[in-house]
Amino acid sequence: MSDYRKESFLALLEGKMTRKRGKHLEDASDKDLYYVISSIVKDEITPKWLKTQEKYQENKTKQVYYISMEFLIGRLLQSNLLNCGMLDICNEVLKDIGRNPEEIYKHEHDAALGNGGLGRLAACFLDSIASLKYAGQGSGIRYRYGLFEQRIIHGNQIELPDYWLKEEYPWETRKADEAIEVRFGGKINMHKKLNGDFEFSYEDQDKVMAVPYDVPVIGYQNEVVNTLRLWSAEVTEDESKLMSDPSSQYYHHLDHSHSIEQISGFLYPDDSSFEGKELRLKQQYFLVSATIQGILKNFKATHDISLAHLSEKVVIQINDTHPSLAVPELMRILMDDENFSWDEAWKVTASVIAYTNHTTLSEALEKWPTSMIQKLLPRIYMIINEINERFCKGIWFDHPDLRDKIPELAVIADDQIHMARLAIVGSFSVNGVARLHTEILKNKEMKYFYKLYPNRFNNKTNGITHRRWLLQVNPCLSETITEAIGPKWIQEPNKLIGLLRYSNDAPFLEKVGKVKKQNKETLAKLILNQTGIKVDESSIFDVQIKRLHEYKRQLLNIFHVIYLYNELKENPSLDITPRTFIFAAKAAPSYHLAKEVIKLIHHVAATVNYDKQINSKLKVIFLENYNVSLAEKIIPAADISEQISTASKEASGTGNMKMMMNGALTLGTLDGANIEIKDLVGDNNIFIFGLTSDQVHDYYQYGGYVAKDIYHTDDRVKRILDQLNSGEFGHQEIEFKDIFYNIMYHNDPYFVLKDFDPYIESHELVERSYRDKNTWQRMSVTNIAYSGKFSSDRTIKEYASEIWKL
Ligand code: F58
Repeated sequence: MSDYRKESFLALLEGKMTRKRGKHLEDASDKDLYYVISSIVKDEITPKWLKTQEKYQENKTKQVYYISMEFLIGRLLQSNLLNCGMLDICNEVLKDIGRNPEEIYKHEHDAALGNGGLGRLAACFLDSIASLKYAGQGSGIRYRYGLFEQRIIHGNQIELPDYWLKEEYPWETRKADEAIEVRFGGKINMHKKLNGDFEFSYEDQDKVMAVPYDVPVIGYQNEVVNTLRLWSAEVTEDESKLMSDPSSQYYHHLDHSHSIEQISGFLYPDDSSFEGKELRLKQQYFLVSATIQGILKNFKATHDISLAHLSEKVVIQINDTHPSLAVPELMRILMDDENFSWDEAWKVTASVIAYTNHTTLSEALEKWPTSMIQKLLPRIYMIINEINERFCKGIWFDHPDLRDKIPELAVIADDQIHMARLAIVGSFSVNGVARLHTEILKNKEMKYFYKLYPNRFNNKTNGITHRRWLLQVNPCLSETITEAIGPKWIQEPNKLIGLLRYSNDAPFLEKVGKVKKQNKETLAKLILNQTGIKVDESSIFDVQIKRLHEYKRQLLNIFHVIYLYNELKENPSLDITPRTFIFAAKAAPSYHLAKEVIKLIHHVAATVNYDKQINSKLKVIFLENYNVSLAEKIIPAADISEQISTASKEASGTGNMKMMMNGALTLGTLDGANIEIKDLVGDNNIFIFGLTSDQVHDYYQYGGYVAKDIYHTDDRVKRILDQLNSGEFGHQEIEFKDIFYNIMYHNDPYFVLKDFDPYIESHELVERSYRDKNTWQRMSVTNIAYSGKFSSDRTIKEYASEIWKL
């Protein structure tokens, strides 16, 4: 923790401003202040960073490496100040000199090196690992372009490139001397050694330099600074020499260097479907090879024991299957460079790697064509082949009951490499991210693997860092909580449970209600600024913010809005509690139906928001360019948290946890972590509706659901679906035929119509409950009280003790 006082912080600010930016404080722009404050933080933490790393070396501490293609870290200045213990001083000093801290923090580009839940989870985990003083590193890619920026024009999503490195990124340090060579392609030579074993050598490979950029990960006021290492792809020195040699083929090398740099060029923007592009495969191998080589180098430099003992000092958690080439890559290095036999190498590999699954959606499962891997990574292909052969033989001989399941289990089948199967076979732990999700893995999606390896499967319900998602984003609520139960909850979020004692305490409930009101006012201002629409601050803020996907069912939400609109048109004096429906969502650029839903939301908004007849009662807001920073503004102001995925489809969800922690009530299906929220808060403090996961599963398996029947029997539904094509929303020429067809002729694959009626009923209950302010606030406080379980500190402690053995 830093021991700055206001005077010394101000002096530092003044000194640095003149030295770094050549300005007096009075003349400094917000951006100058952003850079100078970042540099103060960096100075503050650099000695601690070095010390933390030295200590890990000296004490030969076991390290966890969290490899992920995505780290959705968002802005760092405010959370770094918070974790350093400097946030309050900094805010006070800025206010003293007449500056608005928010305006300054805004100058940091929101680092969007991730798509959604999976990437944000990785960022929350790093915060918890450091805050709990575990020795851990994140390893990812320094994409030059992050997730696209979203603009909406006439309801259509337009994607703009996110060149986030345009200006200096103050948190990163380039470590050119720790660059690592990664090789692709080439020819493999096999030689038989005297003892009969084979030896492999490589020829004509394409070489790429992986240059690390380190970003500090600051523990919460505990002196620990861990590292997020982001790899950037660059040409090797040889290549750049050739480029400056006038006799060489300049354009050939230029072209080649461009294709190398493309490896860390951009983040793939798909959040739930697999795109089998060669460049993506290159990215995955690039990340994995650089990371594993780095790990082994560090191990050798730190320990004087053989690599056979790797698992005593290293554990590698792979975030979904994207880094699952870690399995053959570790095998390759151990065998080809370190002379391990297959069995020795396998023993090490399968005791070091642990795999987290984040989805059961079949379209998201990674399957690479064998030909692609064979061409790009010939040696890796040979190893995967051998893993597969040995694995299938093992089943044949040791598990005759599963012989007929070999086609469903084999790592290579139908000329494809099944990455989830590779990850399961090559790891010692496979975990799902919420209880239901893990049960689905064990009993359905991966049931034969579960039969083979019952002890390998385990559940680790997701979590979120309460430091960012409560302490930082909702300072007034945090203060109110601390006034009631003291500050211990900050270190031990489970202590939030102490709030239960206040769930009937009128003055406390009133305070919490007041904070929510303020947060809603702040959000209302942002909405007015961004959209020009004035919303009623006393209306129910009903929030659905997440990537746009059919299974997340933003469509069901907007159907409910249309239903309410229709009711009000019919009876304008209908006594309903005013509602503000808030959406924010990016659709994958090639996901047509998702983009149609965005368009529908916009056109419904355009109709509803300007209809004088019902105007005061309904508002529909779509905030563009959803990202971490926008989430930070919306979440503290939410009354209702919409978590309405088709049961079984949302592995966990983490937005549900963030909103619960900020006092919103969940309106949701029995899916993902909603179930665990419900189990904690009880049926009276949550609004649950809709099909269960088993029912959904049974419909898929045995049929029995006919969407058209609902269309023909439920007038409300018929009216809405017909309105999609009547030009009522949007101009005459705008129709939503594809949405209509998908429901009517593809039989509503996500059960929107089936869950419509119970969803409406649930909303009616929400409305009745909201009318009783006291009850609502009690429910809200009960949710906050139980939310401690969803701190990622709890999740990380479970990973650390049950998987990582740190
Ligand atoms: C999400 N997955 C799950 N994938 O959908 C969500 O339920 C869960 O809470 C979260 O992981 C954390 O466990 C997810 O975000 C991706 O974005 C992938 C990116 C790369 C391509 C495939 C999807």
